[in-house]
Amino acid sequence: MGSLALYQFSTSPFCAKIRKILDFKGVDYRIVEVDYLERKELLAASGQIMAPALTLETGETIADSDRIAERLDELYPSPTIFPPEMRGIHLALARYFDTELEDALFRAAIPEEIAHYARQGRDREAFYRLIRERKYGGGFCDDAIRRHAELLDIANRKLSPLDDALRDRAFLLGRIGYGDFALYGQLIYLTIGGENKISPDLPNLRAFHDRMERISATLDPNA
Ligand SMILES: N[C@@H](CCC(=O)N[C@@H](CS)C(=O)NCC(=O)O)C(=O)O
Repeated sequence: MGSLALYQFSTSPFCAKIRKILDFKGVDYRIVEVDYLERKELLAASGQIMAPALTLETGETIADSDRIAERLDELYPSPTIFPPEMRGIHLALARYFDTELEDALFRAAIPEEIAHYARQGRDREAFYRLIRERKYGGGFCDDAIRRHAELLDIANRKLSPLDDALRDRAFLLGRIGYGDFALYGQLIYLTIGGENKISPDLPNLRAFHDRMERISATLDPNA
């Protein structure tokens, strides 16, 4: 028994989503920052190597952000992230954000991600590149750096309809829900390195991001 522990990579959108849900619900937790290039504590706690993983008060550790979010909503139902009648649409939104949108934003963020590891040392940058290229093929990182403007444009075109959707409302479906947390998580790709790079051409999305940033354990954004 004990307090909750979130195993995370600091630049992971899935981890940002779960951090914000925990804050929204006012649940106490500690963060275990996992070394992306090693993952020892994550493997020991969860038996697998993907983040996030969350150790619950019972000592059980669960992985996968959808599973974690659903379990958190059962254990800490108020405030809910699944407003009545909206569960399905929020899960569908989150699935889109965590797959298609994630792919576009991840590619657009490669230069920042590489710079993040380069700041930690040449060897760590090289290892990060190796992990990426084993998955996506040789030359993936340099190609993403070369095509950065084009990849950012692709990402922004995927974000543009969301900016429209947020023109007349604070959250995607009016009242805050799981889809908002998933979108917020993905926007972390545009803030790696500390600077907010959400395009000024997407002002409603920037305002949404600021609104989500203000959510803390003590603030209910629907209030
Ligand atoms: N479906 C999983 C995806 C989690 C995921 O892809 N996590 C990334 C961090 S952003 C990861 O652990 N990557 C490690 C790897 O690909 O080896 C979830 O929603 O939690």
